[in-house]
Amino acid sequence: MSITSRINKLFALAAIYSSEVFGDYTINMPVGVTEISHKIHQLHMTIFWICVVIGAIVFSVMFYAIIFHRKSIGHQAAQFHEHATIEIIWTIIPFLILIAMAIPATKTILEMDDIRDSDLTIKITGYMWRWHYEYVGTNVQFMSDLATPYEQVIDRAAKDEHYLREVNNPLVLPINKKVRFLMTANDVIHSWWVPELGVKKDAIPGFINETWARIQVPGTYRGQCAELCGARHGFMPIVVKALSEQDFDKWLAEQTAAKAQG
Ligand SMILES: [Cu+2]
Repeated sequence: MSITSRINKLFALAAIYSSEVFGDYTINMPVGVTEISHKIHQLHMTIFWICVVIGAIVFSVMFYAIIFHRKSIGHQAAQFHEHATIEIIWTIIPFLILIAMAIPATKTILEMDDIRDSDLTIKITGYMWRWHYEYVGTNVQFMSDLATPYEQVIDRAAKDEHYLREVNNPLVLPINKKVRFLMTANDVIHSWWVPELGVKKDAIPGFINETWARIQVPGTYRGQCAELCGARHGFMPIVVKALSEQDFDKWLAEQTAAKAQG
């Protein structure tokens, strides 16, 4: 096989892989369903537009110079060295822009880390290759495994809508409650990532990382392990089912009773 056809094959494989796994990804990041995810999205858009404006200004000046100050139309280069005023201006303006971006970004990061006054604590443990959820203070804990049938993985069956993004036991959470997540791992580093909750945190063996989410809208939110953790890294999805407070209390009571009986 020639190098070109090998490269073509590689690109074709990459295209197939990405279209299936990232099928429901959009170009922009999701707005999400938590206050924090809204803030992250807002920050992302603000900084994006700052970059667009800077890009537009820099490139217009550059193209103007390339076209109208070119040697072939007889333009003479200006001969000067060290212009203190200009140097101060082009240092101070970017400095101010960076400060203006750093202030809201730092505020949001501090807020993401503020796990005080949480209503519920979930301990999340990453395993090769599944997630374990423990409702701290109750007897409810379970493993959450990939539910996509293996036949679909090896192309012996048609792929489902949520191919590789379906689990047997989703993490059930209440809306409007501050849920604290404690994250760790049992073997290698994993990362618990649910874009719509605005949560992405490494799960590291021997360490406990903390973060939180207050979900505003009931629904099903999907995520993935976001830290390359071995052969089946792409086979440990996350599914969060957000229920109303009453439905959640009912679910938790049922689970507690079932566990107590078992
Ligand atoms: Cu992992």
